[in-house]
Amino acid sequence: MNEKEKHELKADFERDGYVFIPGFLKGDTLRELLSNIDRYLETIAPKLPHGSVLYEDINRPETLKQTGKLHRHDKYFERLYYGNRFEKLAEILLGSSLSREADNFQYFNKPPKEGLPTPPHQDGYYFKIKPCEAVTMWLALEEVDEENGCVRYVKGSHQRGMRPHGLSGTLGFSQGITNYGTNEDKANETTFHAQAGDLLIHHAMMIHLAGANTSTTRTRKAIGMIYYSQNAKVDHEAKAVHEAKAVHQLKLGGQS
Ligand SMILES: O=C(O)CCC(=O)C(=O)O
Repeated sequence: MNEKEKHELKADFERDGYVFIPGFLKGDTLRELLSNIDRYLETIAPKLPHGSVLYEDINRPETLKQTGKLHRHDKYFERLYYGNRFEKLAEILLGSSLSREADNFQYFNKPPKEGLPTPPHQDGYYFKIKPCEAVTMWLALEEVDEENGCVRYVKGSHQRGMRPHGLSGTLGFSQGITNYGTNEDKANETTFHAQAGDLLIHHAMMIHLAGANTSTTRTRKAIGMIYYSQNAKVDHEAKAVHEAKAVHQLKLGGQS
């Protein structure tokens, strides 16, 4: 990417709160990622402690919906998270070098028929960082559209402050915006269809959500990585309170 392209990408990100980069991973690199995801789910995820892997129905492994910190459990994902094209892109968009406090690399699925909607939320509410300078990278691992639950952004919402959040009742996304659905929200909701390897990147203040998977046959697989700017400092006390609430919700869902 030349300097002009970097500048344009950053300007788009600052204006809209997101950028969409179709075909960010392709060919052998994409195939390698997909086969490592399969390997991880088959050989590593089953050995992780109770509560590290979430299911729509804990009694049915095929309903696996989410698992985090892949980079902590496997070298391939550690190399993908750190020191590569994703990090470089985060530096360009944040206009800063990165903090090592950001620590999540997640796998998301919405199993056929049972994959629930992702509640409207702002990632910054979960991160508890000040200033709220961070990005989430969301990469599709297969075709994603309205039927299997594509991501929606509320364009420009990263400039309109943090909205109130409360318990959402959704495992893995414990908090959702309590007053979502204003005329402004609806008018700016933008839907993204994606193919495997397409990358969406959003600012931590961006309001986003995703539909349920209404297909009877298709899954909806993706990965998400977070990066904080060097300036972002974690409020550890607030984070601990937030994590305790998430664990409580896991317990209510019988998954901890
Ligand atoms: O995969 C999804 O449905 C949403 C992911 C998301 O909200 C995130 O990565 O912040």
